[in-house]
Amino acid sequence: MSAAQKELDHFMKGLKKRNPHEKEFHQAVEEVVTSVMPWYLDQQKYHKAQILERITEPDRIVIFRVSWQTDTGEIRANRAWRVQFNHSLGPYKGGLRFHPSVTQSVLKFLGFEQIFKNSLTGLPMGGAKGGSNFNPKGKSDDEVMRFCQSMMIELHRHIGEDVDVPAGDIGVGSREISYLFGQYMRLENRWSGVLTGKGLSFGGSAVRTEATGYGCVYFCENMLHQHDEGLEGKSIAISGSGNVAIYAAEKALEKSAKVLTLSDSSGFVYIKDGVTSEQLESVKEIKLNQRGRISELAEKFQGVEYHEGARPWGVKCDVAMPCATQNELEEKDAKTLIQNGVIAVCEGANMPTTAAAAELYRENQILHAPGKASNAGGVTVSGLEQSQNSMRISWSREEVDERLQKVMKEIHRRCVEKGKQNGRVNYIDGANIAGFQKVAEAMLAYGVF
Ligand code: NDP
Ligand code: 2IT
Repeated sequence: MSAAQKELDHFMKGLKKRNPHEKEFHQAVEEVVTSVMPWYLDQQKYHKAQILERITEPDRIVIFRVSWQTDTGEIRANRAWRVQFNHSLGPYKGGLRFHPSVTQSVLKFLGFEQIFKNSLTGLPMGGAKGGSNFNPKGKSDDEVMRFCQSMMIELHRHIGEDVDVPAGDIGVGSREISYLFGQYMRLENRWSGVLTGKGLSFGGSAVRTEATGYGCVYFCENMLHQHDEGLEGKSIAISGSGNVAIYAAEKALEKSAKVLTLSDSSGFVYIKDGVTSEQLESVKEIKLNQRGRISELAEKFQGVEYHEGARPWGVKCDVAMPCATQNELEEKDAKTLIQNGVIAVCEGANMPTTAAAAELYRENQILHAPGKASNAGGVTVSGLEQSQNSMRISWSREEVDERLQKVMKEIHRRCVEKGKQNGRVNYIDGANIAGFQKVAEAMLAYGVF
């Protein structure tokens, strides 16, 4: 057994003991520590400063109750969290997720990933994540408003434009951000850029809505170019039909790729000839405005097949873009994708690939972009929204999009620089090492804290 493997096993044993039953958190840490361990062991000063032990311990976690009333007057109590993981590089930054599957483990994995993602963007942002086990599905706008207002009554004490700046994630879009932001203003009696993803009429940035999906396609294009390939004519299987999936599909279409699938938690749609712009506009209406089901697309358009209860990974494609949720692409799915000739997997979601599936990609030399690199476009434009708010100006769509493209290109360059191995690029190692080194350096400079 190599020294790095021995040290990794020892470290993970301790981490699991300190954080029992948090399997998503263990998974996210193990991936990062596996990449950085050989470098870490070479750099005694980091080892001596116990950077790994410190960086895997959140600065703090705020846990609180959110009580609210349904439209019929019944009282409900949910649990909410804000995991402020590490602010070495800037104010805490990261989304809020509303989904019944939210647990402390899920938010710790997301907050941990966010540290390195934000580091990769080159913008001054620390890592955080928050959210609640509240399920917005089937709730009225008024119910969601009351929930958001109640949540902010506690959350407002812990955030601030120079302290911690939340944004959206699963189940938190412009409606929720607006309710949260309005309540923050009421409580603090001042306007500040304390949340990102705001409406364009009250301090939001152009392109923030589209940024994660667009950024993912920009990253994918960079990755394909690096390996003498392009996006034009490529077939893409996308999962999800929310914010990230829809705008990834939109940009892919613009780049003349063929988007074969979209999905939600009930099933997937298969469009043999590739989704059209008209169909995509319909998906926006169904999923974003009416909060309906992706199956409705098949009812509206001929040539769209709906597959209930299945994921899209059985469809033959050149590129897979998982854009729904964690661990949605398992070992058996990876096997099928590889058998069907997939050349690249570019993650729009956070940790959508299980460790076993990722191992298969590595063995089969499939290009595999980890979410912390390829989905960093969202937080990048959030960072640009913060800059615009601080300067009290708004940049044009073109200006923001150009900056986004530059940042995605730079993230890709960093992955290549740190991840080049025998003529190929290991994007997982590249992203982890590049993201980690900057934070480790800052922590070392601050001394013992
Ligand atoms: P949305 O809530 O807009 O959409 C989520 C989509 O994923 C929906 O289609 C939803 O289906 C599906 N989904 C959610 N949970 C599950 C599940 N447990 N099983 C199957 N399908 C599921 O979220 P986003 O598009 O914003 O986020 C998608 C992913 O991208 C997440 O991993 C998020 O962390 C990540 N991400 C988001 C960023 C952003 O800026 N929004 C930035 C970077 C990453 P249904 O409608 O049935 O619930
Ligand atoms: O996972 C993510 O990067 C996000 N949900 C976006 C975070 C942000 O602060 O814009």
